[in-house]
Amino acid sequence: MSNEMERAIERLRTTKSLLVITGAGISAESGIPTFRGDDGLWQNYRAEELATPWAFERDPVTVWKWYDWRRGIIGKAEPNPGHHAIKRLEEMFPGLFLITQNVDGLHGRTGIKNIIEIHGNLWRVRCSRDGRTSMLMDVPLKSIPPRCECGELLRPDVVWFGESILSDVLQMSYNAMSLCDTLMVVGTSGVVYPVASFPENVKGNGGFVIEVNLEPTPITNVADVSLFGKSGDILPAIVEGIVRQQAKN
Ligand code: BJW
Repeated sequence: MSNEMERAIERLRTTKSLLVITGAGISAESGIPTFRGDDGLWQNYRAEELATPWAFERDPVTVWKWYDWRRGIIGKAEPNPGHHAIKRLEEMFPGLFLITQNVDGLHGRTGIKNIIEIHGNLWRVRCSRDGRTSMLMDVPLKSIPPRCECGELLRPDVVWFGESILSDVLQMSYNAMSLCDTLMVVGTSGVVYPVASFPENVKGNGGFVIEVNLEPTPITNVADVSLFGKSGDILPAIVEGIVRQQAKN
């Protein structure tokens, strides 16, 4: 076991309140393209060009088709060992909170309870006019994009660049952040706000930050421990490390 891994497990041994934040990297091993990786390209568009309200206004059909493409991949995907390890951590740390930036719904399929999908969920749709949400599967797909009963376009119920996160979702996230003594940040490039500011805030409150990523990110400068590798390998190893330590005591 590496020194960094030992330090992470030692910290978790005394952690009272654990917050986990995840990004696209945790779902990469389920076969879901990340945003800023080369596999995020779709028909020569970068994901960041499509995940905006302006793109939807200009060309709703293309944006909808991109989400259909992603739903096609996600619909066949399964939670991977990284997702399942976080569910096991929830059993070990009963107050655990998970904030995911992912809209794929894979964490929910592990049965995790305390989860905030801060950027929404692509299996839900929302009326562009009145904001009412429903499950995509309950909507008649007569056109692309489908329309609400009121006649307005339906859009994915996700948060695009330049849009505000719902205030109650943001409030819950800030509460979880201010209560935690350890933050584990997994598989995010750490460039999209507000989540990008969480590691620094936790450090400012005297907390400890553990990062899990394939490579260094802006969070690495703030993190107390950085574990480089696949989250599907590292997170189960953390769980096993905690179990071994508990068996010793
Ligand atoms: C692995 C791995 C493996 C791979 N194991 N690791 C303050 C300062 C500056 C700017 C702003 C600011 N506040 C707000 C902004 C504007 C903007 C923003 O942050 N811009 C930045 C780009 C600078 N933020 C917003 O607009 C947010 N709204 C907001 O704050 O409202 C108030 C406000 C508005 C405007 C101005 C000021 C205030 C909303 C952000 C919404 C982001 N939406 C998206 C799309 C969601 C819907 C969808 O999925 O279609 O969310 S964009 C996209 O980025 C998506 C992701 O959730 C998000 C983060 O990406 P993530 O998860 O980090 O993915 P990647 O691909 O970037 O990284 C993957 C990582 O995994 C990499 O590091 C790999 O190495 C790693 N990895 N395989 C471990 N196996």
